[in-house]
Amino acid sequence: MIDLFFATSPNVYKVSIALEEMELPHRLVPVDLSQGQHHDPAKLGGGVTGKVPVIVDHSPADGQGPYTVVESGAILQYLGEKTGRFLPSTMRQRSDVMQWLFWQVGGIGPIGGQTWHFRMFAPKIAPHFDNSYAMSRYDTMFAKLWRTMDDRLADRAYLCGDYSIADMATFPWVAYLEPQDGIDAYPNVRRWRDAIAARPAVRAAYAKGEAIDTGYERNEKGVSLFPWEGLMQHVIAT
Ligand SMILES: N[C@@H](CCC(=O)N[C@@H](CS)C(=O)NCC(=O)O)C(=O)O
Repeated sequence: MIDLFFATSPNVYKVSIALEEMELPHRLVPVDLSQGQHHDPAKLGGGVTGKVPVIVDHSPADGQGPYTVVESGAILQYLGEKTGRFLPSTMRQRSDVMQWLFWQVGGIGPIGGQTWHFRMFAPKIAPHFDNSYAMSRYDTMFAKLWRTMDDRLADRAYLCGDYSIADMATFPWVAYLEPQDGIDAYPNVRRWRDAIAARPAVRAAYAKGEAIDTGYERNEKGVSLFPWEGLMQHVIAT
């Protein structure tokens, strides 16, 4: 059994997708980020980075008792090695997957997060600041990452040929946020996104996640602050 310390966010959905795809028995343990629960390692399975996702594997391969893993990229690699699935064993193919996994965790994830922040939150949180430079910088960087991805997908179905943990890492970010010029400017990404959204394991991951209210995405009046659930549903429903 694996516990996934869970909030409805793109970084966490990467892992719930992997757990579903790899058919690993797991439980989602809600973490209410709005209450700061992620700052308490006791509420995070012993995770000390103050971030979700975190997993605790109660049956690790070494048989030496529960094992805690933090950082979404490291978790995906751990699960790929545990199961031998979605992470190739040959040198070049494996390195390809790791390159694109790192591209996600160091690129489209954090840049997507900042793009979202400056587009959606900064104007509300700090309306007295001129955020136009930051907004323009992150929009440009985000679109460049999408262009890289569209080029990469021009002659392959998935980022590294076969569907892999690199695709699982990238999908949640592409599903909830598009560049300013819209997804039609990136037809290969659209095809890739639609193919992944149709996978039963991906649908199961979102259905289970959205049945859990972690409080993260709602303000004190119960109003949704983070519309990624709705956007994901849109992607998955189409
Ligand atoms: N590099 C980390 C980033 C994880 C991350 O930023 N998680 C967010 C939710 S998507 C979080 O826990 N935010 C809470 C905070 O930073 O206070 C990973 O890939 O796992």
